[in-house]
Amino acid sequence: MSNKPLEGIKIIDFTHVQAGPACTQMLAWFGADVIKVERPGSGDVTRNQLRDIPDADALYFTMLNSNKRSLTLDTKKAEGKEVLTRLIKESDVLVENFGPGALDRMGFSWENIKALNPKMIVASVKGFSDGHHYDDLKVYENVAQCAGGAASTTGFWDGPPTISAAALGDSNTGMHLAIGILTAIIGRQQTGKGQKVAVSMQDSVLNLCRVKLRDQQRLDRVGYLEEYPQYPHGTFSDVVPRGGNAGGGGQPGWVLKCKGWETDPNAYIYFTIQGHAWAPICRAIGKEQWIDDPDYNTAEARQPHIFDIFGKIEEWLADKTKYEAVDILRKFDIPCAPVLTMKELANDESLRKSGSIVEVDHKVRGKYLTVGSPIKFSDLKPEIKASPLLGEHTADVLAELGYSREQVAQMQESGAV
Ligand code: CAO
Repeated sequence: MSNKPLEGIKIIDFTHVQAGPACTQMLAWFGADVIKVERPGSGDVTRNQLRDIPDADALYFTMLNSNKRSLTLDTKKAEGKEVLTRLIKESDVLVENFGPGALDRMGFSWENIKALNPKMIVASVKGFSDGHHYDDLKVYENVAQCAGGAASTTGFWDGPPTISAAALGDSNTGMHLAIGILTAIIGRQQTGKGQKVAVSMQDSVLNLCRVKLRDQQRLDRVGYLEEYPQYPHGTFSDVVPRGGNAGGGGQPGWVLKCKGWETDPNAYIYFTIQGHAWAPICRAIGKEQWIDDPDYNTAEARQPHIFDIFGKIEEWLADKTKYEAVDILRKFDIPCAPVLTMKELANDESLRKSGSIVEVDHKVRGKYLTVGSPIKFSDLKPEIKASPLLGEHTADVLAELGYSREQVAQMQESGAV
């Protein structure tokens, strides 16, 4: 038995930039044969974006396209369309994240693909869902964060709407799409039929912002949100405000300064005040007198002066590094973590050991770091391989589709592959 559950699933990866490639990369890690279809000569734009080595594919590309094969194909040329048609007949899934209508204009509408291969699953990412009043828009990450409710609720109340560094619009949408594809594959086992799977970036951001939709309804009903820094001294309007670094659930929390914060912009921890952990918190920070003090011993009593409490905790943190602080607090079972930089994460031995960050060898750029699977299985350890060079597998894929060497040479000559 294969320990790569998706082995045997053939995927036409018609994706580019980040949202689609993140999805197909994950499916490739789990064993699918992912054939990345790229325009001859140029390929995915990310091959060239933000290059750190002049003639090597950019890290933007290499970190989103590992474990795939690359086929160059001009699908606007007749021979290119013919190759894609053959590929569709032999494949299980086609994934795309072109601008609205591009696949139809190419001549490969859902109806046409279904006619070629009724078992085919066609999976698409778009900025907005079909029928939405913005469904004609092209969309990138930050646009989606604004459209999906993340930007208006992120940042500080006295600053502008803020974009998260996490790819909520791109990679997050890709992960939603992967779930959709796997569901359609299981559905096909039951019905024998493929289907169209569509995920919009706006919906995917909104899905992660559901607690803010919760808050909007609470605000509409009661006029305030007690876990936000605006409560009880500030004012609320009729929309969910930006809450800075406040905890999003019932647990107040904040980013607190540690030793060295004056010079190190990341000398901070995140500290959470879990209601039932109040006594351990007081013991940890040497404030046993707060345990039974009625001004402190309930969440309601603490909330009006929560920032004074955080201030006192910062006094306790002043002579401790973020690591020392967490090492003490973990003994008291307090949910907390150091604010980690990308440099610290890149060198984190635990992440290397678990395979969440891996070093791979690329034919042109040499060794580089990339992310590994964040999903861990007991019976599958994805082996992360370097991304393919542009057109590296064109000849192999065309041979598998039955093209002779002469035909391949002819197509190369005409620029179709
Ligand atoms: N051969 C021939 N033509 C090809 C081709 C190939 N192999 N691959 C792509 N093309 C063509 C498309 O058919 C399209 O042609 P027409 O518009 O003339 O019909 C053209 O290339 C441009 O495609 P596009 O609209 O996808 O590209 P863009 O750079 O203008 O837009 C993006 C990029 C991301 C804004 C747009 O693709 C989009 O909105 N995608 C959906 C949302 C999405 O996934 N965004 C996230 C990207 S990650 O940040």
